[in-house]
Amino acid sequence: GVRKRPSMYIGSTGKDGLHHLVYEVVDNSVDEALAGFCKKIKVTINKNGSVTVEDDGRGIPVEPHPVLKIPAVEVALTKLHAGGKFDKKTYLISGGLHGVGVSVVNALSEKLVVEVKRDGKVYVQEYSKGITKTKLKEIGKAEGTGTTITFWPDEEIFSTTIFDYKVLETRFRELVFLNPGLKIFLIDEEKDKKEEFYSAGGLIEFVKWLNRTKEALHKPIYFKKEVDHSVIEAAIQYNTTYQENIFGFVNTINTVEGGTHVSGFKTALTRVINDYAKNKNLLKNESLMGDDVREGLTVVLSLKMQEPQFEGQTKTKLGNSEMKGFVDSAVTQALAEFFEENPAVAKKITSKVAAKKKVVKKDVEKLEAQDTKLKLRIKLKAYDHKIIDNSARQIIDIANRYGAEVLGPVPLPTEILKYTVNRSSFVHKNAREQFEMRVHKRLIDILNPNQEIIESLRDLNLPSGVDITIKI
Ligand code: 0RA
Repeated sequence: GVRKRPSMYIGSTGKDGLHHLVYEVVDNSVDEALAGFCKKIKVTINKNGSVTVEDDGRGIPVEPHPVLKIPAVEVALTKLHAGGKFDKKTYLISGGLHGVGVSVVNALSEKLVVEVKRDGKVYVQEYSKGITKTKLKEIGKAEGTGTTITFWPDEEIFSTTIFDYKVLETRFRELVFLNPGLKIFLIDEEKDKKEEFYSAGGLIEFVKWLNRTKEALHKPIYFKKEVDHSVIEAAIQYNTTYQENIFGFVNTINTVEGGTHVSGFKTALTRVINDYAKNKNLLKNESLMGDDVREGLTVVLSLKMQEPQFEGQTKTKLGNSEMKGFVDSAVTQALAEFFEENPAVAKKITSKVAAKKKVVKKDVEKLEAQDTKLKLRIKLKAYDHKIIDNSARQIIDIANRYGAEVLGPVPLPTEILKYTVNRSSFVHKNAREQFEMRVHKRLIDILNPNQEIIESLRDLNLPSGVDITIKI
């Protein structure tokens, strides 16, 4: 089944799907770590094209399965949705995008070798395309316990079988921030590179890391709330730019497309800031819109919940409707409390987001005075490779919708995207203005949540055009 429709299990058979194999194996070790039995995970990109994931957990059980009469480890590797720990309902925290387990990785690998250290012994077993090739063999004495899985992705299935250090690096950095205390080593034997990923501070360090090239307005605001069987955790830190950066995670999966948890967060933020500003007479009769209060905002929002429903094109949008209200009330409560207790920070944030309105107006006036070609040089730097393509296309879509001619060249997929919009190609002056405003203001929404526009709106003052750098 898995080999017939691989995309159903791992999303795609391209680069993303290939890397998904690694995440799937690593997730099992992360679960073992979260259960408190595993201290470190080592991932190696080997010279022979395989990847090895090694952990020092309890080791996958080897005793015969009561019904199937084959070793439990063999069941785990050859049966889809094998029970126990691999059953999503009884065990979930880290969970891959599709949460399908190692049997899928096995099925999509030309070769897979598992080594288990348990009860003082070392066991190995080999498979090919998900089929058992050798019996589980005891090959020696072991010190300690653990599981090591080495797999060679099947070239018949994947359009590329070359692992990208950067892609794995991004995911592992994210994983250690989301699971403080977890240690992941990444080694690339081919490129002779290695790195250790570890965070003691979790989300607070994550948000600081995201703001590392910016000037922060305050120390990160952090809170964690538990309701029913869900846990919501957030770290918030404004910087002096006008960019919005909301990273949502559900059971450690990056919800690139957002969803109910992110909506709930936004609603709460808008409400709390407006209420605070009005109470303290920082605002007269106007209110701040959602877009206003998110300028310069960096957030990591992590939700741990049972049975998440993922929707959207890349299945990275949370659909569970109850989460909107849940996150909204948790954030409203936590943030309102924080503002009351930290008036200096609250005032800094409120003043910053309220001041922004005037700046935008001035920039529009300056734009109107210009009458040359508006050159947009947009540099997309990958935080997450898979959304670059999509983002580039959406930017061009907007240009087209406003009647702007995109003069290109627009090489896709790319990290750098350059295009020129011919001002005279706009039918109405109004349309041109709207377009210019939108490209700058609404890029934020389009690329949300994984964007970081480095240059601010003030760059519109450049007489020859605009230069925007976006980091995704
Ligand atoms: C099922 C039960 C136990 C451990 C594991 C699975 C396990 C699976 C993986 C996959 C990668 N690393 C892993 N480490 C452990 C617990 C068995 C016991 O009670 O000792």
